[in-house]
Amino acid sequence: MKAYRFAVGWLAAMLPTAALSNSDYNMRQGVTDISQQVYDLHMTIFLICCAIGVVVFAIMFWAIIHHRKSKGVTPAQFHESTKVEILWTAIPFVILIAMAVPATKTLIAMEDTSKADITIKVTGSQWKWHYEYMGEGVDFYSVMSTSQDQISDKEAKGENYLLEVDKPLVIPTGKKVRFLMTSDDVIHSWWVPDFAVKKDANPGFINEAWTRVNDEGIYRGQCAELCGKDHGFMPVVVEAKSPEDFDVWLASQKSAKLEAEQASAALLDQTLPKDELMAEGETVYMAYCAACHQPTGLGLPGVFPAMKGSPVVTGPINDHIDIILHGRPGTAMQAFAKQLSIKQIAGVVTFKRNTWGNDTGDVVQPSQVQARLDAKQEEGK
Ligand code: HEC
Ligand SMILES: [Cu+2]
Repeated sequence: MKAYRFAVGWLAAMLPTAALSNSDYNMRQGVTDISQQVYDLHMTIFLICCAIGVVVFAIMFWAIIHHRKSKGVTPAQFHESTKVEILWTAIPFVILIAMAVPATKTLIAMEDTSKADITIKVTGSQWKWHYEYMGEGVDFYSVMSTSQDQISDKEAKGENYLLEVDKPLVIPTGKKVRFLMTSDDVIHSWWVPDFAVKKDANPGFINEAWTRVNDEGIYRGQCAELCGKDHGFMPVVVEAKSPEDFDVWLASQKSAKLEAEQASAALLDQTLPKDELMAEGETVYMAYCAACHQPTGLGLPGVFPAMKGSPVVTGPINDHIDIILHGRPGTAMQAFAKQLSIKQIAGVVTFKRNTWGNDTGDVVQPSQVQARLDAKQEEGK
């Protein structure tokens, strides 16, 4: 009876999987009905596989032990048995159909983006996410906020190391949120495990996904498609708020945008002090430029040019402003005109012209940046 004991032991070893349902070893159940469905589907298929495993191995070991040569057993001869062949075709066929039915149901539910309450365009961009609330006039970039010091071990790593951003995506609970995914450069993938949403963001294409989050909270994910050097540094953070809080938040975003526009307009007649621009510029540089041009300003030879001693950085101011505003098409140097305010660009230009031994002494004002934007617009006319 050894074979039976072995089979029972094996089954017992498998049983704790039920207890593992909410552990680090299993898939997470998430916070949406779909993520729960995906989890249930995963457990169903897993248990079917286990049951098949138990049955097949039990028969196999029983046969090996009971029909072993030392017992003097003569092997059965049933070549080309139609009965057996029909059975071993029909049984797996039935099992596969039984698996395909719930899998297809879940997949169709995941793909159904119709009747959404709100639509958000998600754009991957080396190496940050851009969120646009369609029809609301609200959009912003979401950039990783983990400090360089934590990354290089000069500082203890925080609780949400590499999974924190300056501005999370905010969505309302209980509402169907549709996502339109695309990319500015290479293929990224927007992934929040708690929502069971993982969708490629492809340049030139729009993919769709959706979620309806039941509970308020902060949910974290990452880019899930190898997208270059800082692929591991473009986390996704989503904050689900009650619909009332969400409306308050959305209204505050709209008024903040208006204020920023007014503040930018007001800046045009002002002359900002150099130290204010330097401080602003350093913050901008570390958040938006250091990933490529490096905190040291030395770049990565052959890939990202150094800012220290660069002929552009120490050359004519207008050319320097232009490359930041409009990027250099066809290279990883992207256009920052839409991402950064004129004050931020004035700051980063001033900062780079007076750091790492660059000592041009130039102070660039927001009005100069605006003048370059206007010049570009004139050109386009
Ligand atoms: C994704 C990587 C990346 C980021 C982020 C980035 N750059 Fe660049 N940058 C490049 C590349 C690549 C080039 C070289 C382009 C070329 O081949 O002409 C470049 C070129 C430049 C140049 C011209 C330097 C020279 O000597 O030709 C300046 C100035 C510059 N970047 C400033 C910035 C500033 C300011 C920021 C942040 C606001 C920034 N870059 C962010 C990749 C990047
Ligand atoms: Cu990415």
